[in-house]
Amino acid sequence: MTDSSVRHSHTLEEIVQYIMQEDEFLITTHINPDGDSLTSILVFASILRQLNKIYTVVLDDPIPVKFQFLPDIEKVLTMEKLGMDKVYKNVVVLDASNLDRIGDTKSYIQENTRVINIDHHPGNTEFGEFFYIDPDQSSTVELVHQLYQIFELPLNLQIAELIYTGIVCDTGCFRYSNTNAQSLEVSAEMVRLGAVPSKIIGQLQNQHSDHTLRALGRAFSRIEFDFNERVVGMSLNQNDLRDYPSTDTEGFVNYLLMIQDTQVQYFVKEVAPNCHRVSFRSRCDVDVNKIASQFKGGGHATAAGCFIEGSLSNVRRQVVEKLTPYFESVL
Ligand SMILES: [Mn+2]
Repeated sequence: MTDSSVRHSHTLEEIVQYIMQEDEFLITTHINPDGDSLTSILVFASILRQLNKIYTVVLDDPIPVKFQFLPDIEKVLTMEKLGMDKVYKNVVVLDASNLDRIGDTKSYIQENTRVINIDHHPGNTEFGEFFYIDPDQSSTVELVHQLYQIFELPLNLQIAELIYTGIVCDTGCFRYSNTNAQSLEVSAEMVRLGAVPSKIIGQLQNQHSDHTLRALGRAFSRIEFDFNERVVGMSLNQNDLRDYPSTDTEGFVNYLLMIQDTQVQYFVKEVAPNCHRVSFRSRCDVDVNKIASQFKGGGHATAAGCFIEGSLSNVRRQVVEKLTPYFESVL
């Protein structure tokens, strides 16, 4: 693995040195948390626990039900529980490409706070006194695993399960293009330590409510193509979500990848009246991170997301317009 795309203010060894000499830390990650972000903060917390440091883990969003099986997840505090008036000298931000992504937990960062930003998003804005960004890592939890190695701390079964879970989530069970030899090697090491793939993947994938499947069916019934079927999208509106309130739409966009010959896939969810969350996937040279960035969102070249205001048809029009330069030749 080359490290040519790594951008950093300090090496991981230097960040480890700094952590060693400090006493107290706040750990957080991005809003709308996913498996990688949650396992990253939990594994990082376990490092600080082994070092006998004082630490707090806080999130500006509830933990999705599907991740409530993660060990120690109950120790992640809401901002309400932590209180708003706290100021921290050290804030560790994991798996977030910019400070807006951590929501209101940003308020714990004050003038004298040192931010440690560890991430794998290529669009990371290099915020913080300490930043280490490696887009070649499949997941941020792989970077936290590297910290474990530098600290020379022992891994136990619980940590192995967390690391395996994080990698599985960000690689889509080793299906996405970010799956590489290193992510498989680290996963194999976690399995050797006792993580059971069928158990973990079963917990992640086979625990959906019937509402989720019914809503997925409705979204499927609205599949729409553009650009000679190179681009495919589907959507759910507020009515659908009222009909099926316990729907978890995470990963819905990935089903569109099953359609042959499509190059860009997107899923639109009306999260509030006239406010839509759009998730993109790409398996061609369209960098969907760049598309999402035009709407102040972000992510990776092959997977990104953003919010777009307007009616559903208007949102679709805006998406198609941004994609037009890439697909003009097939019109
Ligand atoms: Mn990630």
